[in-house]
Amino acid sequence: MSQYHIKNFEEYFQVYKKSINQPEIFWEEIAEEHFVWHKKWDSVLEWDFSKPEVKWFEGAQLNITENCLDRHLANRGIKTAILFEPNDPNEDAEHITYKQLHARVCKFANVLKDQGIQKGDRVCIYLPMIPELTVSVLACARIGAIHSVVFAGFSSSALSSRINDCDAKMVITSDGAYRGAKTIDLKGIVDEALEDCESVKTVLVAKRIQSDINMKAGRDQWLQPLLDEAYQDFKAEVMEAEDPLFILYTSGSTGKPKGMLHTTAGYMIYTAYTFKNVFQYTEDDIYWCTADIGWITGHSYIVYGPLANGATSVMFEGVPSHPDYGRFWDIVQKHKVNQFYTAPTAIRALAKQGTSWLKDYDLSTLKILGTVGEPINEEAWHWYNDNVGNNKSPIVDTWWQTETGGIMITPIPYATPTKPTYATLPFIGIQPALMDENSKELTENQVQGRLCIKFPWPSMARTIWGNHERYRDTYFSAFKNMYFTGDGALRDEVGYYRITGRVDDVIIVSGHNLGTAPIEDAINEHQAVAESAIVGFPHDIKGNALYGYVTLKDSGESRNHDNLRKEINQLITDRIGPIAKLEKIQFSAGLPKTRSGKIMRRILRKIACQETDQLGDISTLLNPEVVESIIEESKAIL
Ligand code: 6R9
Repeated sequence: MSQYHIKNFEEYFQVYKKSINQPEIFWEEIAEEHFVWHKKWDSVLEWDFSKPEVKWFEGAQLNITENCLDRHLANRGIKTAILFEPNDPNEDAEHITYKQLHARVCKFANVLKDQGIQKGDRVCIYLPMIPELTVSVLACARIGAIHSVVFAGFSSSALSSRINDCDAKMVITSDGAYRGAKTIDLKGIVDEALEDCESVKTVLVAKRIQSDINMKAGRDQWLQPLLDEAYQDFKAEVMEAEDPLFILYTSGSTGKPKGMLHTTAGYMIYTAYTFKNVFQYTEDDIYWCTADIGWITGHSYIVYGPLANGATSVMFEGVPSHPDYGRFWDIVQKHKVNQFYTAPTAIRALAKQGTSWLKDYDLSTLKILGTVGEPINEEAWHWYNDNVGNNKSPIVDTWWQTETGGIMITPIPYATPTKPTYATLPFIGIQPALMDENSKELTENQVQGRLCIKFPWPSMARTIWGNHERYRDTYFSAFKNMYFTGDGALRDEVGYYRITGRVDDVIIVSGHNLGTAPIEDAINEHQAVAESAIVGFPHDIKGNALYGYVTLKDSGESRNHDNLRKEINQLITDRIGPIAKLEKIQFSAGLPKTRSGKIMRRILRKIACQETDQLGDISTLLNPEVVESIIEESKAIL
């Protein structure tokens, strides 16, 4: 039995047991057998959650790009590493082989070096989903610079605050971006951001949309001429295991975004190992994750995890609705995709459009479907399973976070029996715990509590850039000697986990704890409902009452709203009980979402509480314009 590739449920249990009972031996064997090193480690793990300090493979030396590129050249040189599918379906897809990717990364690394970037410098990457994004990420890793990718949909103020937080020396961007039928003036956003950023000395600009842009003399340079001149080999910088690899910002419930810092060896090993097993990747598979590399999902499961396994990873520039709602399925058919990994919000958006968009495409190559980012509701799960997976491809509901670096709770496909809305069992090496409000661990099954992790895993973030105290306070102070995830979860009678949502989403109504997710699930069962979000608002007698925002499918728009309200509350009563009935129901045209598709309940809560003067920053939303109309509609509800 190979510990690296788990093929059935018995193997999962055996390997899991070993990973828990002898974690150091287990991870040492994985590291030894499946990666290339300049020097092996002196110790496998040193940790102390009270500081908190975690070190994996101290003393080891490596470069992650040698593991992702160089070592594949002998046998996979002509295999496609990155399969780039452009925004416009009429533009040719680009198959970048391992050999070509290696050469492009080396050239880019030479350019970075020539521009004065050194090991440890921070480089901010603000690019659309074009090959230069993957290449620049890997080029930073090759020379030991710390990349900080900022999703190219963030505003100039969000960008400048991230650049300033990590004192980036350079920004890599493009003249613009295609996004569906629109173009976005990325360089203009960078120019605006840099008015407030002293640290940035150089801006490298890739050409994508051929627009006329302003180039600031002495600061801005076109990338391509520099690459054309650069030598296509570059000796990788030898990095220590715990040297920083990247910073990625994630928003907290309060305050400015947190720059989560990930380090080299542990991150590499865990993302590679999870990728192999969660997607059961075999040599000729075509794997596609629809996330943007601006999020952790793209870092770990478009770039590092797949490339460390010598996989072919599809990189899609566009959006699921362009030129029409069949685009995802067109790509699956065109490239014969075997593993498809997306988010519940995308599934719901596509489900809303009906199944006619799928029927002209051959989806028979699909073997595994994945979901990530938020709890998947039952209706979306079934829609995905029935229509995309044709009831034959297991769905891996993968729970994890920017902070965890890699997938933490997930089924192993074709091994773990799946259960709708359950992320099921901890991945190898992961020791979850559910805690009650008195900080006591709930050890039995059929319990609900706060989700913590008891033992370090290789890809955990090591700190918040420049603020270790905040790292400790946020993740290691709520429960002694545990990493607190900020999520709630329940464990069913067989030990399967279901993530119930952020614990700040729990609403206490008349003394009863109600999670928003199960109520939203009940509402979403209504055939006229597209999506819903529940928040609490103060109530004289109950303490809190529930306010529901509901968006309707086209089929529901002509229906009588009072009748719909009654039917929705009846469904909730049937599924959960009268205690969970909604006090107020607002039918809205849309819900405010983060760029990664998460519903911003914080904003909806403020509107429900009539505190619209305290909405905070909404500029980073995907759809800030929707907020105004929700406020208007809410006036009719109150
Ligand atoms: C990878 C990613 C993390 C938060 C996390 C949780 C939610 C992610 C989930 C899920 C239920 C899943 N989340 N996956 N909830 N089921 N399968 O999304 O990272 O953007 O940092 O978000 O997303 O609430 O705490 P990130």
